[in-house]
Amino acid sequence: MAEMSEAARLTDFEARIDRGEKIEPGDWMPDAYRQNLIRMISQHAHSEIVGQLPEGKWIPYAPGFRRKLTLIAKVQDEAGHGQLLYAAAESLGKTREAMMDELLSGKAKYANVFNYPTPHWADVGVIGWLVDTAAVINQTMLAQSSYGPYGRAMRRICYEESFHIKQGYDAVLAMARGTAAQRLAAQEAIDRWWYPTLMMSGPPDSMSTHSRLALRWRIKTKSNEQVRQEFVDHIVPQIRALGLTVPDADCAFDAATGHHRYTQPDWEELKRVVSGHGPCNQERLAVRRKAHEEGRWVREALQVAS
Ligand code: BYC
Repeated sequence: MAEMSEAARLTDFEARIDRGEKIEPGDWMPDAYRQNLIRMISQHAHSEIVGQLPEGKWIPYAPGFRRKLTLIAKVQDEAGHGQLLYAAAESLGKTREAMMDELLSGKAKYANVFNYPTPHWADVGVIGWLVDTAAVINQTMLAQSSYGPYGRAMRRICYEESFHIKQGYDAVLAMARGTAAQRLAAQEAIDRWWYPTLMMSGPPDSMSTHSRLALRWRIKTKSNEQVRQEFVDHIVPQIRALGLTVPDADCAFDAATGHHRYTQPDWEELKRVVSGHGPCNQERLAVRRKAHEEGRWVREALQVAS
């Protein structure tokens, strides 16, 4: 009897999804839907928080007052996005402390891109332009997510991320129109970030463990490959318009498909980087642990005050 009612609930839940209704925190949902969302939203929140670090490092060295102010604002925005997303994940029943423990212990994943170094100011521009473009394309899709709090958080975040793209593009534009050394630095940063940014949309559909259920329940509304292709089609003409080069000799527009062909990234590298073995994983987590310890007294004071 109980089993029947569970099956009926699932049918009703899937009918709601098919009608395009939003699922809200108090609603019945299959446990796999809840767990998949907690996993994805908490990883997303961690990405925003750790994502402050590669660019944040450049705040003291930003070339000029205007660029410094814009970069500070961008990095602060990412912290705000992290808070919104932790709140969305909390609405599914996971505590913020548990999520934080998973991040600081190295158990939780976060976006691969933030485990690479930023040796030049040009990396800040290229992250804002390329990485944020890939993020916005993905997040515009996630704004349609069947889980109400996630979709609403995405809409707010996309407004701000769109401004981040302009900030990054403007920095790269200045370099592309600058001296030969500046153009070279911009090109080298594109060379560094191209493949990690392609990996950001996730593994190919055939290797993706969560996509099947996520698509069925409209947690995601496009596959990893669809999102990556949209990014490539969007960004390749922009890179070339600045007189810069896509670091993939085989990347070309294919009139037959209406899309750009591109070389697949090294998917073994993605696995290594997201499982703690990228160039900067240890450094990123060490900075987060230090910040967490230094903020302990604030959390304790707030607990006493409440
Ligand atoms: N990086 O079955 P799959 C930003 C993991 S921050 C790390 O395809 P799914 C910004 C995946 O988690 C915005 N891990 O998974 C901030 C799974 O591992 P587990 C970042 C990755 O979830 C500051 C396994 O591989 N955006 O914009 O269906 C400054 C199998 O993958 C990655 C988001 O977080 C990766 N790239 O699809 C500047 C978007 N790819 O959990 C900018 C939200 C795969 O089984 N997340 N993995 O251990 C998503 O859209 C999806 O989770 C993904 C993966 C497309 C990333």
